[in-house]
Amino acid sequence: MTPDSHEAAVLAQLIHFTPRGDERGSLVALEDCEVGFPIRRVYHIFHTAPGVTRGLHAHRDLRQVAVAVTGSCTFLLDNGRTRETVRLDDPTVGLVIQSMIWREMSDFSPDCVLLVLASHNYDESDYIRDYDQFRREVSALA
Ligand code: T46
Repeated sequence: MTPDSHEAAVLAQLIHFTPRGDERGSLVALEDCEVGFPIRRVYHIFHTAPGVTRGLHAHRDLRQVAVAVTGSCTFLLDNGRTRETVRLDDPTVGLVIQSMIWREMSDFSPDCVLLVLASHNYDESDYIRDYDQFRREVSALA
């Protein structure tokens, strides 16, 4: 989960979860607002076909935390000025994705299960799926 950017990571905020380990193995539990917001929705992405890039959008309000609970994948994050990539490969690490961040996910390992914790219910109107539109909306916020 190392940011690949040569600059200091400003977009790739990572949360390190505490594993409750014993001789049987490990467990991570998240309660209430431990990820920075009340969790309203959980989904997971799996069986991603080789070579596929997912995401390719931003969210106007949604905040999320993504965890590669198995396997690995790469996130590209873009706030309209800076881009960073981060490889997720550790089930005890969550990537915080704030609102108004363009994201692209790629290089999924065949066994990757990407768990996503979301601050809101699914709402297609919250998606910005056109990059130029994303840039316009980011500029308008500045
Ligand atoms: C994100 C990245 C990390 C639902 O019906 N409910 C849901 O909660 C979600 C997330 C998706 N869907 C439907 C909408 C599409 O028909 O599932 C299908 C695949 O969704 P999408 O193409 O948006 O998947 P990704 O992998 O491109 O993006 C997803 C999330 O949508 C997005 O919020 O940040 O994962």
